[in-house]
Amino acid sequence: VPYLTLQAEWTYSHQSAWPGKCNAGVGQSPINIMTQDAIVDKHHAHIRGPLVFRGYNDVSLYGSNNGHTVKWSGVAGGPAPILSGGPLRGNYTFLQFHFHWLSEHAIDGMKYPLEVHMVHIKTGLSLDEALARADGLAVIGVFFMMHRGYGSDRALEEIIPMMPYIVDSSQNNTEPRRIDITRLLSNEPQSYYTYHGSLTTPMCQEVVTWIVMDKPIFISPEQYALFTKTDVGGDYNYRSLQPRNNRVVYRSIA
Ligand code: SG4
Ligand code: ZN
Repeated sequence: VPYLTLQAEWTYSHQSAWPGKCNAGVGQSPINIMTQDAIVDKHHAHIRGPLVFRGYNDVSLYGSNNGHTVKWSGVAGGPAPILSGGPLRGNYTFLQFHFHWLSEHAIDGMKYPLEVHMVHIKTGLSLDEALARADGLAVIGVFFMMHRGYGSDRALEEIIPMMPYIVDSSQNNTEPRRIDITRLLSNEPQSYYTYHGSLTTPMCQEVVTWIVMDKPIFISPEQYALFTKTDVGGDYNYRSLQPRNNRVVYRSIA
C-alpha cells in the first residue's frame, strides 16, 4: 500500500507532532552550546587532528526547494567532496547544503539569523544504511551574521542568482552551476564545537556527528531577504532547541 511508505507530512509550527525519534529521543539536535561547558580535547581523545576538506573548490550543484528548505545538491556522477579528520573516523562524502532561518543551534543562548548545514554521509554507505548507524552522517553548521558593507555578499555570491528559481517548492530544480563550497567557511582558523546528535527534521534519527563552526560568516541584508521570502511552509524553518541531557560538547583547539 503505497501511502504507508510515505513520510508523514510535518510543519515547523507543529513540532510536538513530529514522528520518529523527534519527541522520544534523548540525543536530539539542535542544542544551545554553552561555551564554558565545552570540553577542550587536550588529549585528542575525540578530536584527533584538523578537519580536512578535499574537493570543495569546484563542485557542480543544483538548487531545489523541498518545502522545508532551499538546498544545493551534488550532481550525480560528479566527483564528490570528501570530509575527514577532526572528530571523524574515516571519510564522509558531501551530499548537499541547505539553510535554516533563524539558526538552529545557539551559542550561549544567542541565535544567528541564518545557519547553513553541509550534510555528509559516511563514504560507501547508502542513505538507508547511514540512517541506521550512529556514525552514519556528519553535518557542518556555519552561522551567518547580517552585515552591510564591502564583501558581506561574497560568501553567497554564487548561489544567490539561483534563488529566484526555487522560491516555492513546486518549481523545478535549477540548472547545475559550479560552486566553491569553501566560501561557506570562515577564512579564520577553524575552531568549532562537536557533539553527537540528530537530524533536525523528521525522523530525527540520532546518527549525526555535528561540527558547529564557532566563527560566523557574513550575509548582506538584501541576500537575507531572499531567504525569508522563500516558501518553506511558514515564516521560519528552525527546530526548537533540544535538551543536551548528559552529552558532552567538545571544543577544537584552533
Ligand atoms: C533538510 O530538510 C534537508 O533538505 C534534508 O535533506 C535533510 O535530511 C534535513 O534537512 C535534515 O538535515 O542537517 N537539518 S539537518 O539535520 O539530509 C537529510 C534531504 O531531504 C537526511 C535530502
Ligand atoms: Zn539542517
